[in-house]
Amino acid sequence: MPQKRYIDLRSDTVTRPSPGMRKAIFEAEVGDDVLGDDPTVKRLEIMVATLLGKEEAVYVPSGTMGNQVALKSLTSPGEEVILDVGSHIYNNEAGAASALSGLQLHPIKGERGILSSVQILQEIRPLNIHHPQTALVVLENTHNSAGGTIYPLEVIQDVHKVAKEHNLKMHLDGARLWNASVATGIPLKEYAKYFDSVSVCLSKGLGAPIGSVVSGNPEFIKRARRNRKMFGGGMRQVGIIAAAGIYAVENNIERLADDHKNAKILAEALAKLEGINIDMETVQTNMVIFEIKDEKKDAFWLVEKLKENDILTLASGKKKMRLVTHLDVNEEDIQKTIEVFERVFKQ
Ligand code: TLP
Repeated sequence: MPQKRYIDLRSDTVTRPSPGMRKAIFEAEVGDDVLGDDPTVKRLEIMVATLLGKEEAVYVPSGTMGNQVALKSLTSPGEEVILDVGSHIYNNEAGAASALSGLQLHPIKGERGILSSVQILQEIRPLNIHHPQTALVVLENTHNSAGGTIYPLEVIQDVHKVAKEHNLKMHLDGARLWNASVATGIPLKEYAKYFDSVSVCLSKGLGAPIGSVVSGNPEFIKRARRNRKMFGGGMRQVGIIAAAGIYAVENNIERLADDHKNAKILAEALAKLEGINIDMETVQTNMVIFEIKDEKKDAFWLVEKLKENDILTLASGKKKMRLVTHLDVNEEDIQKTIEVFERVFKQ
């Protein structure tokens, strides 16, 4: 039986492999990647490392593992990591940084998710035996919980300057770095060059079913491979899914511009509704975050109403929602979503 079709705006992680991607999966050459002889994985790693301007890369099952492998490979237990209070690593990785790497996270509130060098400078611990040692700065680009906001390159450059002056490493959670690059026209490697490690996801807007890639220099990647194994992420004939990643990189980067356009259309229409409050400044890529102003309505009510109309969404708080556009949502779906919102908010 064919699956029922919903307009699924819960996340860009919901994308399903296209026929072309499935063909690539079917035809993939494979080997044992833990033994280092899966040719498709190697191709994907080289491809992503090259795009990011890094020497090497390692394929991991998820964005969470990508971040956690990077954190462990760049730090020692007891050290401190500066990051935004709304970051994925701080809120959505099940406490892994402290559980798996013995790290203390030091969150700071950025402006729409963006941390400035001045803020970071203020939070770097002075050398003193009482303090945990600040070791790493993590940035997230685009910033998920802020609504897909983009780090201005000048801010990254300033943060990098401060980090290097204080001997700190830099990691980029670039789950959606592709979106930032397509939206600004700034090449991926221009963003990546300020970081010791960069993690990018293939399974979000690029539409692969699984997989992320962590990149950096050879010494970092050697540690990352060992830590990936320790975290249980060493995979065998994984060329079968790496092929989907290659297909995603070759075919689905440029088209992210369509998702950005759809998010803008949706946001502009929702902003006109009485009961909704949107900070349009946050609508920079493929997300629309908004609050429900209407006292009698809340996000859980809205999720149900939308579902009755075959639109899937998630509440990110009692009054807060995030809608995400992606390759399985077209402009017609966006128009239908707008109509449903208009109807539901008139009730
Ligand atoms: N984000 C998911 C949820 O976990 C919230 C989503 O639906 O957006 N970094 C960033 C910035 C992310 O947004 C995510 C996933 C990850 C890392 C983790 O990726 P996975 O889910 O592959 O572990």
